[in-house]
Amino acid sequence: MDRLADDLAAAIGTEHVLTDPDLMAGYTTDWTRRYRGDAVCVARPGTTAQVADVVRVCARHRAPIVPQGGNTGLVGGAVPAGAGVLLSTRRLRRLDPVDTLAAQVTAGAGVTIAELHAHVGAAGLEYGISLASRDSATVGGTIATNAGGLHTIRYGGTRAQLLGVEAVLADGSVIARLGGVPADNTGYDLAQLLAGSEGTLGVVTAARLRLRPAEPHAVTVLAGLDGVGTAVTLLAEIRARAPGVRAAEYFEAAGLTLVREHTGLPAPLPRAYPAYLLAEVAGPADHAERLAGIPLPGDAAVALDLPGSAALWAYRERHTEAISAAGVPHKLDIAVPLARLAALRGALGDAVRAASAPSGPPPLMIVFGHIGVGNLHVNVLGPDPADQAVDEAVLRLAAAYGGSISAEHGIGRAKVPSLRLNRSPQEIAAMRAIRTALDPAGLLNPGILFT
Ligand code: 2HG
Ligand code: ZN
Repeated sequence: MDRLADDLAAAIGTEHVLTDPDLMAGYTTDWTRRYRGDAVCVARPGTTAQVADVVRVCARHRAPIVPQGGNTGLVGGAVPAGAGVLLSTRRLRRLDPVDTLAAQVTAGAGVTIAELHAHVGAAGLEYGISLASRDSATVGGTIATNAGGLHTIRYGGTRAQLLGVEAVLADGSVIARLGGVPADNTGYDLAQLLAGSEGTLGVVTAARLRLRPAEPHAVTVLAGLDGVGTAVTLLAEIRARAPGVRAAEYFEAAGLTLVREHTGLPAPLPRAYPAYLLAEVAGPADHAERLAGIPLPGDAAVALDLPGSAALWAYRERHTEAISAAGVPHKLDIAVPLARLAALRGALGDAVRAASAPSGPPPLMIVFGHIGVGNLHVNVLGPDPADQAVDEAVLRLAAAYGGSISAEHGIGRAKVPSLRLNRSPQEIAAMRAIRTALDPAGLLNPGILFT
């Protein structure tokens, strides 16, 4: 194992190969603290050629490679399950000038989403992915997981932003398609294949990304409601009048309480409600008028400027950190057709209670998420982090309602046994065949997606 670290140090420099357990801890424990692993070392290559060197050295030593971006994943997909080399892409910091003619940019895997926003924003453009974790989440990690986020309702997930990638394959070869030709029908789209492959098919080192015109004129509405059903109905009314809905988020009283305890924020509305819809509509300067006639039930707060909007967004965006401050949560990330969302929400409580150990603390369930795309984040505090019963119950319920067991976070390590709930044996066999063809030794992120 020392020889492996030595060979890596010879390839990329001793200072970029970490073996000290204290220095490695920030990489080998995931953001939720639920998933940990051991690595022989953390390799931090600074160029695509160095990534290829790291992959070749690992292949020679038959050492598993776990690619990692900003380590903001929530399903244990970027922390090692066994000993191997953790390959951090954070030093891949290429950021080309914005191509304003084509509305595109090339960014290295290690650029954070916040840095990307600032860079393209200065050119009057916008990148379609926005996440609460944007200060740490990286271009590479969000491609590997096909991250969704707050603006999926308007711009789609990461796949929809992707024009091409540069990536290192398991044999150390580099594939690069960063030319940004949108009309290109020349065979397999390898960028789309790598997106959402969770590090099992290659290490993304850079990407050519599609940009949109910036929409600085946004109206943000926070409405107090009685549940998911009324939130879905109100959202439909808003969408009918204002086509530029950029975000439609949902949260409930339990989550709001944790957020307020954690942040000290005041109540958002004069009265308390069981549920809240946060909707953001963006468009031309006069688009706010279109919203004027929408009858908002209960109380609603409306923000027309950035500080006001940020104040409303804090109630939604600070959920994840507030939950984490209260314990190590079971995190489920499910989506069902909008027409079934209220029924699913109604069934969740019983399913979680039935799956929780009677001897343990009563489970606290916090439900929030991207309601516009039918995506609910179900966080459960209480059951032991190692106990999978609650996780399995929620995923089975999502599948029974015709939905997805992973709307945007991926399968990672957490949901491997449940993949069969959504994917047929034939589909899983096809995915395995692709994986084996590209990585016959199975060195890239073993234990992720499949056993
Ligand atoms: C979000 O929507 C993230 O804020 C995290 O996807 C969700 O903490 C979660 O469960
Ligand atoms: Zn989310």
